[in-house]
Amino acid sequence: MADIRVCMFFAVLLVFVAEANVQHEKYNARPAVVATSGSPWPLPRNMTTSQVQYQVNADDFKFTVDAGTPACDIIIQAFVRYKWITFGPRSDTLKFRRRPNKANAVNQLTVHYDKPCDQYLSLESDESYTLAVTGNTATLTANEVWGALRGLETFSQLVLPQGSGMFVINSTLIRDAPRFKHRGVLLDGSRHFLSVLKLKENLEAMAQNKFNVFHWHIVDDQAFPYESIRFPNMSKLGAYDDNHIYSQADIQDIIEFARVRGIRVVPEFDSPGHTQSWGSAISNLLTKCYNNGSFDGSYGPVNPADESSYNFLDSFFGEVANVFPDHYIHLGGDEVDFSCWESNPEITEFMQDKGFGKNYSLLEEFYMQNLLNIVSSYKKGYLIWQEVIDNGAKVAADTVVEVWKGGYIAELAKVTSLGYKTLLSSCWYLDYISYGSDWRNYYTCDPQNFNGTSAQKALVIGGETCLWGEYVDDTNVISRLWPRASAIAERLWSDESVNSVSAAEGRMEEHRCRMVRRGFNAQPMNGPGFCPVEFP
Ligand code: CP6
Repeated sequence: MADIRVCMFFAVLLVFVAEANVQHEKYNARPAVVATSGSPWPLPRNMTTSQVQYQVNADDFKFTVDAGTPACDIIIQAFVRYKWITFGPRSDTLKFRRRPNKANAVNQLTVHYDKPCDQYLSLESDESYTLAVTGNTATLTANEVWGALRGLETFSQLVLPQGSGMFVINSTLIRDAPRFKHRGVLLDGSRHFLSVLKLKENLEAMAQNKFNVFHWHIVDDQAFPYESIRFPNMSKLGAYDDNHIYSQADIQDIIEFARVRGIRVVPEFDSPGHTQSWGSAISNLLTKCYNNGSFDGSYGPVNPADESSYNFLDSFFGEVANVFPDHYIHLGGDEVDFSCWESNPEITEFMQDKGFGKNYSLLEEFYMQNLLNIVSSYKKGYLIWQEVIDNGAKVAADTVVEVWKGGYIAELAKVTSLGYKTLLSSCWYLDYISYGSDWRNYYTCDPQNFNGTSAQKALVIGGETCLWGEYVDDTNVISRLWPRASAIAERLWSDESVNSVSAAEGRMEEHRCRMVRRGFNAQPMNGPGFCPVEFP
């Protein structure tokens, strides 16, 4: 049902008009990119294309699996989506369509994959695929359904609208596989609420850019929109108001929407810092801050000296481990301010008991170690921000460390030398905006560009682009993220050698216009110009 609602939503946005091939005499404008063959974004690993072109008839076109392919709801749903994405919602009703010359038409894409479907994508999943359009038959083969999903997206980008409901595809052979297994987008549901509908629109945009992880920074200091089953007061008292809450049903809706698109949902419950909003419902969880020997009415990070904090965390993360099916939970651990801990006499005493002296990093490590043990006991893996490692905590072997601060080249070398799987996000903070074509900077930042052995390089499993929400809500999340995040999508999917900004520019322009044609408010990114199809 939810999918149908979202399809309706895109239907309204996707006005499929015939492209006018008029060259506007606009002052100082670059010509629209009028592609003669579809250029997929991100660029496939291996692609050969010829001038031989086939017609594609939207009315008759069939997506189908061959006899040997295991049945799976994921592929059935994908066929429905890709009919729309490829041809637009008006393909069934467009009048005056010229019938294609049947002898020279591709009427079917036959999909095959070997493995019975997994329910959820994981770090171990195989997303590779082969796509062949030759002699008017089109085939897509993959090991797993996840590769088939990626190949369907590529296929949809190869099909070019010609106006009047006509489409063509060039003879093409593609062998493709991602460079990195973790290609993420962080959205922040706390600083501003993002509606379920907007999150879905974003997930659809992510799938069309081959991103595969939604890092859901769902709570923070300012608001607690996650509706907990065991602690319902956390959102009752900690959310902005009753309308700015993700119910359990909303969360399952998002997880399912992401699942069928091959996107993992990794929630982040950041602690011990960034937890002001947790405190209203859970008394004694946060540290009382002192001034001149008495409680000054303000609170700091989670109180690491009180046993009750860990009882709460055990119960809370036990719930979270059940609600989110992904193997990983992001536990935060960033930006812990020690001043409140320093002011508190109970904590000072605890520090002495433990022999930590005045080293508050040891106290933070003590807290994180306890939290990590709790989450491990629920058979989950975890991601953490780099500070946890910088402070010397010993973490489980499958831990993923996210490098987000400046000086990331040295940090990548350090974290990988300790043997941890690593993600880079430092150079991809899209909440920072400036005049001009900033996608070029994102495009040229490479997560394996540091001094290290090949074993160290192999520990870099990918990266994430972060859109922190201080200045972002439903009104601008799409245009701020897209197509700037597309530059990062190509860095994380395509081969390392695909790194020339000038070679990418034309394809990027085509990709942005494709996103606009498909109904996303993707902003201009190369200065003056126009798309063949635009609407407000
Ligand atoms: N919120 C949380 C943030 C940031 C972090 N954690 C952040 C810090 C610096 C910049 C941007 C965002 N807003 N919880 C750090 C990971 Cl420049």
